[in-house]
Amino acid sequence: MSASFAFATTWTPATDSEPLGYGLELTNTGDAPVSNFQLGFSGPARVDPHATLENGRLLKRLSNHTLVAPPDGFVLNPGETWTATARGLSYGLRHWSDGANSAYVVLEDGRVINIPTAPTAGKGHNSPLLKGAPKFPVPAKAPVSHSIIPWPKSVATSGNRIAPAGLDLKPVGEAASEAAKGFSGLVADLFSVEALVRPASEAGMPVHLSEKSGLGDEAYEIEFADNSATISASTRHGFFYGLVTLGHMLRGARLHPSTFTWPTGGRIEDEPGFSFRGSHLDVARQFYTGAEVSRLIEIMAWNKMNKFHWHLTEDEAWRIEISAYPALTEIGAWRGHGKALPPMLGSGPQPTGGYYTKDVMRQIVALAESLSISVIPEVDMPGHFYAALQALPELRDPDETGEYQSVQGFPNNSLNPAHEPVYKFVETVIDEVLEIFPAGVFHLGADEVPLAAWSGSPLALDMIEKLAGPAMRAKHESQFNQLGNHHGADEIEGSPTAVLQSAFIRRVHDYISKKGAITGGWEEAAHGDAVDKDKSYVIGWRNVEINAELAERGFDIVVSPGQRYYLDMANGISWAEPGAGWAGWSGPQETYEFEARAGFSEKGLQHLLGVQSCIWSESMTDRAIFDRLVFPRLSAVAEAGWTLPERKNYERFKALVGLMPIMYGHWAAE
Ligand code: TNX
Repeated sequence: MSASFAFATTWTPATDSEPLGYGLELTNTGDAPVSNFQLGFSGPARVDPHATLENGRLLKRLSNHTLVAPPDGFVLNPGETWTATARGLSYGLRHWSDGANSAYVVLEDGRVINIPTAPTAGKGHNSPLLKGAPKFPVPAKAPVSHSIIPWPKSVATSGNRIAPAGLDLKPVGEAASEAAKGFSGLVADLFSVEALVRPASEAGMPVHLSEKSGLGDEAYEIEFADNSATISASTRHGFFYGLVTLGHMLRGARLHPSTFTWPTGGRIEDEPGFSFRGSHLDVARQFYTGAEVSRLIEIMAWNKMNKFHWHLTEDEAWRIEISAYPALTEIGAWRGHGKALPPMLGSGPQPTGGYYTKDVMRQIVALAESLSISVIPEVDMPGHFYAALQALPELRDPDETGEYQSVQGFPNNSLNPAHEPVYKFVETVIDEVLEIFPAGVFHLGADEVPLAAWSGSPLALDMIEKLAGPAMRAKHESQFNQLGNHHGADEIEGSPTAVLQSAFIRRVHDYISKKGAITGGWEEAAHGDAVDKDKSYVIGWRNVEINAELAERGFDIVVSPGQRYYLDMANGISWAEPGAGWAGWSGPQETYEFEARAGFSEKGLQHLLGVQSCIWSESMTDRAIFDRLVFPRLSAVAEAGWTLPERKNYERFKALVGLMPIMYGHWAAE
């Protein structure tokens, strides 16, 4: 007897007369009847803790993993479909990629059968589902004669010639040589057969790199002649960016010779508007191999981005090898049926996941360094800590009772600030992390601690009383067994939870400072001024306005509003677009035109370090979705980080961006 199934889900929004319906349809495609089975499924959408299931039983839910069973005595015969309807989701589905994308059946005899899962069908939505990067064909006539993204500060070239076949790099001095080496490796990886760098014997045009004092840390100048170019810079970074500019121009002029030209005279002078031009990658919700991370870093370098924020830990997984605590990766890096972490976000019943060994991380740091990118590791705490707590339950207050839940539906997911062993653990992790990542920045997260966190922990309640008095203790006790807000992150500012969180952040921040490193944090790290402003920076993400407010209070700021720079948000409002929607949607143009400086005072601008795109991975099971969401919006953020507002121009960007590399090579069909 062979057991096989098909699974489909449907989405029907609430109406005046009926609550929302999330339909589950399991078809028996095998040749024998089955009974007493269970159905597990996952994908971004979360069945709400208060949900009911019609025509079935809700057995278990953990975040977006749900386990259900048919009514008692139910038999599913070959060819038949069991349909059940969940009433209650943490958020209504907005896009086709929101629903379940993996499922499995556990049979009565314990066998686990993986099930092909169709994308959720949204009621009334019939247009073809979109995947792959949107295409931006290079036009016959572009608004500018050179293809360069981000657009430089000043382009005053003259003359034109047939583009050289490649560039023969002639560095003088160490800074120039290192930049030349980094650039040669970069183009060999990104565009191998194009041979952008080639010797004179293969028609490489000489490019001289000569040191010039007095230019900014990332500034460069290029002077063009008939059959050569000269890059001047004061640093390795300046040389590197000069080379990247030549590389862009060369690709444009060679691949689209009737649109773009190569100059015989004149100059380009350039330097970035912001010193922080970053992208983040969440490798916890989905795992990306070292090779994938390396390619993203190379693509960032081609966009002249200089900070890679590596989001290494989450509720759903722990991805970083820590020698002192092998359980973190043995247990925390793998999801699967019957494991400490269930299948989530489409990861299926078989063990799925992975982690980075120290060797791999060191290689990635070295690669990034050679491309003028520094790597900022994030270990997200005290919230978003479920995976590590599953691996190391001894980090919990042993007397804690009750349950609280995070916005993403994880129970009791936060490191307890009142439990002393937590600090030894955190300090050991920081020691090991800073050894791997020499950039001197440790991002400690600090986002989204649930309002009811630790309300059943006697240790935590005592600590609140000590810090803020008996009334605050009582206030926190009243949160006991409150499941929290599943329809948006809790607002904790001013609460007893924030008192505990900021005491925790303060202590961890002091340790990071003692080690000589800067603390990074999400905007919540600023609650109660828990971090010293001269030894930290924070990322504003919940809305646009928060950034100027925090800068006004004196915090160094990196701008990454969910509404514009979260690259997991869909490109448009339609169901056919994949991606998330809690912060709305943002097409390439909206992302491009967003201006980080808007709303800042003169004083606030002093604290504006720059911009960052965030690649959250809940929706990225399918790498064709990754390509659609990340490109070309990554370049839009990169240009906003480099090019001054008065020189940004979407028409120009649109004409050039089709030349930029994407991650996996999935392009949209049209
Ligand atoms: C909010 S941003 C989160 C993440 C999610 C993201 C999805 C932030 C600091 N927390 O945990 O992945 O939204 O858009």
